[in-house]
Amino acid sequence: MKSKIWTKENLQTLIKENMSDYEFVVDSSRQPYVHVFKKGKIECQRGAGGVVTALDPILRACNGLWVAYGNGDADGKVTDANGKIRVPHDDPSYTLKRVWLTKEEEDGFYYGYANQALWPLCHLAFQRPVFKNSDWEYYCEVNKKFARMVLDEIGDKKAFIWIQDYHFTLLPKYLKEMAPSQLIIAHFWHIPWPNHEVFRICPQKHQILEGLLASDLLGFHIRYHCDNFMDTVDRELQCKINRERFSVIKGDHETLIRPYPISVDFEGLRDIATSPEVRKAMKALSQEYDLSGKKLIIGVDRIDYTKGIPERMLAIDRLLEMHPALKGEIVFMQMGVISRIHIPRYRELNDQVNALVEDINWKHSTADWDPIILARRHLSFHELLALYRMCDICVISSLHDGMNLVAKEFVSSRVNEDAVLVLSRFTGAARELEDAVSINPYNREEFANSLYKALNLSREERKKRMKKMRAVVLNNNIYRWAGKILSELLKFEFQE
Ligand code: ADQ
Repeated sequence: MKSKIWTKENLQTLIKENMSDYEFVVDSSRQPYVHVFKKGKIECQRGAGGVVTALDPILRACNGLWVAYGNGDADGKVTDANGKIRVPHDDPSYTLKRVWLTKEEEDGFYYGYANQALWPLCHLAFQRPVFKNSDWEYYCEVNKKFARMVLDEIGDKKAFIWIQDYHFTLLPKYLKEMAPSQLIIAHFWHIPWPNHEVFRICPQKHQILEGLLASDLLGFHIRYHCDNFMDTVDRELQCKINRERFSVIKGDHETLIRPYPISVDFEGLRDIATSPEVRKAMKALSQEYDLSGKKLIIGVDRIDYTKGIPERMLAIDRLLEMHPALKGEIVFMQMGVISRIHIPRYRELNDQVNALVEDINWKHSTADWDPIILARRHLSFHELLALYRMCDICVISSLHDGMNLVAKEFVSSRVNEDAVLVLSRFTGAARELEDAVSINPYNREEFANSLYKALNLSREERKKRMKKMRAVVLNNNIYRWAGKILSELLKFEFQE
């Protein structure tokens, strides 16, 4: 039987019918909207990154409260005395509460423990994690601070709390300790969960597992990550694993562990992709970067070592070595938002990417053509969809990725179905998008051959593959992801 397609309206109904007597709170490190000074004026930007892309439509649907840390230089200028503001500014639909962190807290919590210990620990990208005691202390402090902020906001009301990601492994535990009977907590882990062999090196492993297990529901993108988590808990903690219910029982508390593959607003993206604004952006980008008449291959990522950006460039280099006739015929455009630049490894990566572009362009360029265009730009939403619509191939070559939303955004935007997705096997998205051209980014020859194959697929084959992938994303859309999590959450009862 075909399952029903979840829509924003279904989700709104679910929330209105079942949650209106309760508070609904989302916690994440990143904010959905950031206020920054630009040429002396305050500008509001939509935050980049997968978590924001996924959750903004949900919060809009349910008029909830989003608690995140205020990192924009103008954030404090637009909020009230409690750090709150209604967002988005053109259609205020929910409240954003900004938590202020000191520089030391930001360094230790965000750049330190979250992004130099947990991020590399959970991604198998051969980057050694750095565990510093001082970072861990700030990480604990900031998790506590968020717990206090959430409880200040909800007062003595009962609330559903939905925590996002690896920045807040301890938040479920602190919240439950401070308000044991008032809260039902879901935690969604957006990145991979590694196997026990990898996770066991973490000096704070027990605190992290115990923190997460204070949640009532713990979600991962794919079943494999759930299995890794259950296995890790089984080997590290005294607790009962219930394989039938797929849960962990520690003391008298049970945590359900479930896979929920995150997605995008397929219909929303599809509709905006055909808007006059996107058509205008297509024209402007084509002129700005001189793209007409060439086969366009794109990459769209935060500049992060897990995304396999150097590997992608080296595959383009190899492709041109093997097929010099492609010179002048193709162009690879990498759109990269600068990310976590205060971390030395990210600065190194930026230098490495710059050097590769220099070298590869020098090696293959002709009088009027360079193979690679690197644009370190944050694209507007319309520009992003314009690029997805203009390209012939979108390449995702992550060394490891929880899901990868670029893959699903691209597929949703390709209304004419005539384009190819080249996708790393090591993304969560590869489990669903089986009609992509699959690659192992570590295998340069295979990667280059796959690009060649993608460039030469027949129109019929391209359309057949894209059609199938579009059907998958239409069905497994963002509202389904949220609807499934919230439906499970609603089965829990508040303690009396
Ligand atoms: P991320 O690692 O941030 O997310 P991803 O899922 O690819 O990765 O999302 C990136 C988002 O940022 C996309 O929505 C994309 O459009 C946007 N973006 C990237 N580059 C951009 C640019 N130059 N300009 C504008 N926008 C840009 C984490 C996990 C992923 C998981 C998500 C959601 O690492 O595996 O898919 O969370 O769970």
